[in-house]
Amino acid sequence: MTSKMASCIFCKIIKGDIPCFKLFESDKTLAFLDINPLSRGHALVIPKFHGEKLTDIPDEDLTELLPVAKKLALATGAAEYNILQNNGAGAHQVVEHVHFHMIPKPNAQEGLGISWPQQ
Ligand code: DGP
Repeated sequence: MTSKMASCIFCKIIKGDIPCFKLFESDKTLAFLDINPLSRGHALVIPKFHGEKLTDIPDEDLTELLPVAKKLALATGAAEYNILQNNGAGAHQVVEHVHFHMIPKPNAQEGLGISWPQQ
């Protein structure tokens, strides 16, 4: 483990050292609710492989990220949503572990059996 991984907040979430509201997990991918949501259901989808930017992640560790973001967008029932991914501080990346945001537009997030916590 590198020192960057040891101090990475999302690696700690993957290990279970920091709690999260988990939405999806596989051997390569984790999705959970954002701690500082822009709307109800704002989720983060991350590769378990630690890398700061999209270009640091092997292709095989990227394959599930958009399908999972799509699954979560469908699960919210939101007709409108943003999926975005920041790379580098100048591009508004704060957490230095690749993550896709899935941000539903408000008012349509009760779909498909996910019981979203109040945020
Ligand atoms: P970005 O600016 O793209 O790096 O967004 C980082 C997001 O990560 C931000 O919306 C808040 C979220 N976040 C930071 N720390 C935690 C945490 O400990 N738990 C959860 N669930 N989300 C976090």
